[in-house]
Amino acid sequence: LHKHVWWKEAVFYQIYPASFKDSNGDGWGDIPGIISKVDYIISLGVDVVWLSPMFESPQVDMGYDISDYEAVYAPYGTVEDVETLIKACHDHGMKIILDLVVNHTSDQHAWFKESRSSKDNPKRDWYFWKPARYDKDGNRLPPTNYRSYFAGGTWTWDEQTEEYYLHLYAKEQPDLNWENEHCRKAIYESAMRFWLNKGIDGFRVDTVNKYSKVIDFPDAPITDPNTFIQPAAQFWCNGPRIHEFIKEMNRDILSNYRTYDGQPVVTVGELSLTPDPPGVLRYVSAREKELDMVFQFDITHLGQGNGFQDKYDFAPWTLPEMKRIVEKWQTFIEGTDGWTTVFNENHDNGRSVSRFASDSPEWREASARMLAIWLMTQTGTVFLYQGQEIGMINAPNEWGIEEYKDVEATNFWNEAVRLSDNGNDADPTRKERIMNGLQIMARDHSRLPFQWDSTENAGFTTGKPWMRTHDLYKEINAEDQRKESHSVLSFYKRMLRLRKEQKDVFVYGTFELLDHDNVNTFIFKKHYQDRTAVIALNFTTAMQPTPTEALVDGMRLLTSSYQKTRPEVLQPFEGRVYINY
Ligand code: TEU
Repeated sequence: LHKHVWWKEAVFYQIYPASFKDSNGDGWGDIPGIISKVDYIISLGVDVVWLSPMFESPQVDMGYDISDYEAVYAPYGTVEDVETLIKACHDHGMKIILDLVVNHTSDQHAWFKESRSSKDNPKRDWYFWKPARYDKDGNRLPPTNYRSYFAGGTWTWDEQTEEYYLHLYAKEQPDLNWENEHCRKAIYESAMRFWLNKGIDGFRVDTVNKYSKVIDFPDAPITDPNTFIQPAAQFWCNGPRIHEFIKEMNRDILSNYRTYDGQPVVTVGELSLTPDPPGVLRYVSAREKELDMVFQFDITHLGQGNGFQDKYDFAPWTLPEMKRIVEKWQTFIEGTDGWTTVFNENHDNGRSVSRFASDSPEWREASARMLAIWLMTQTGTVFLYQGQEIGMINAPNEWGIEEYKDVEATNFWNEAVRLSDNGNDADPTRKERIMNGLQIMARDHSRLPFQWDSTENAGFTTGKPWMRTHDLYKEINAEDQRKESHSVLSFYKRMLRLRKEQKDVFVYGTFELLDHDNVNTFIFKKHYQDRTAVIALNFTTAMQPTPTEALVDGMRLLTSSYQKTRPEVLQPFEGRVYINY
């Protein structure tokens, strides 16, 4: 049995500051806007706010490119505003964590400016600098052939000192060199201690498995002979010193801090390119003293194409595949001292209703309610993303590429345009395929302004929003749903309450998948001591059979996502929870 701890039972609510609530009409969300909505957040029944980066930043990657850890991006407010928000959360019995983005900084961070200023600058070694290579014709080549996340290679040439620097993401996001002890100490003081001293309750730790690289930087094997750059995650992810670094961070900094109510602070790491379960356990096993929990991304990878070079070349997936993923991460903690997380949205993904069910006018609300049951009955710590609780959906397909603002979407699109018209090697349908993939999976969909009400710009701003507001905000918004007892919003609140009332079985229970190969329904059992629950989810627009009598013998229907259930059938996208007496 798993030890009961506050952060295992807590429900986290992620806020993306640019898109939550604008208080001053400049079209960007801000901290005072969030403060004005603390009552709303409380009303959901969530326990912890995770605030995405609000730090000083040129916003090449929406704040994941930080130029000063100890300052706040001016359109978002000030450090004092964040202190007020921390206090407002605590006064309402809620905790708040910040994003810790320390695999890289912005190229506008003072550390990088110094590092790039000369080869003998004391901070030269705080980033990865390498000389060029030359091919047999004397053409300059980067030190390795690695492909970066946002299309293109991982090395950018610096004219001034005539060397390349490493960046796994945009070229404006140079990777910090964790091998350098002074660099690590500076990260701990500036990015961590500064904010922990202001009373935050923990961190969501960005790209946590990439701090340690294979530092002799071998070339990656050539898997795609048509291009120079190649997938190379084995050289920069889960590297040789990664566990040593995370242990140090925990021991030197995190373990010395408590939440506002005197408990250990919490960490949730972003573990993309997830290793196998034993590999994950090394990060989250309590006795390892590294991280409390991590995000695994298998669920949000459903639909993504092969490798990350083809991320947006949509690959169809099946319900049995999804069920196996859920089963894998639900059961991996059994018999261990590790923990898991439950989520299907964040700021890097399309909306769950659009991706995993149906966002058509007829089915989108039923879909959102069914997905709420799916999340709230799983073992682990639940993370919700702003707008999920009102069933926000992807941007309409009619929107052109110019409405997409994300550096990743833009770069993949430009690459597709190039590859569609590439002489003999042309891939003429690539443009269409990538656009289709972006319509389903682009990171932009989750970044649309929050739909507060049916007034202009969905009540998000009185000015011009930095990103276009969804066309359907009059149909999907928080204010209308607040007044309606069976709305998606009301249903989410209800499911959050039920999760807490039955926390043994839902938060801590063991998981058993019951219908592995069924392509229409997802039925599973949760179990904790004398408590048993059966969850049945219909992932189709057709009627499906309910669980058999034998399966729910001795149980009652705790809830359905439909107000009126029908005997013997699950209605389209219906979800049900049965529980024993
Ligand atoms: O994402 C890290 C990351 O590697 C992926 O999980 C993510 O899916 C990304 O979209 C790459 O395709 C984190 C942040 O969540 C993301 O917003 C940032 O762009 C990234 O780090 C760089 O800081």
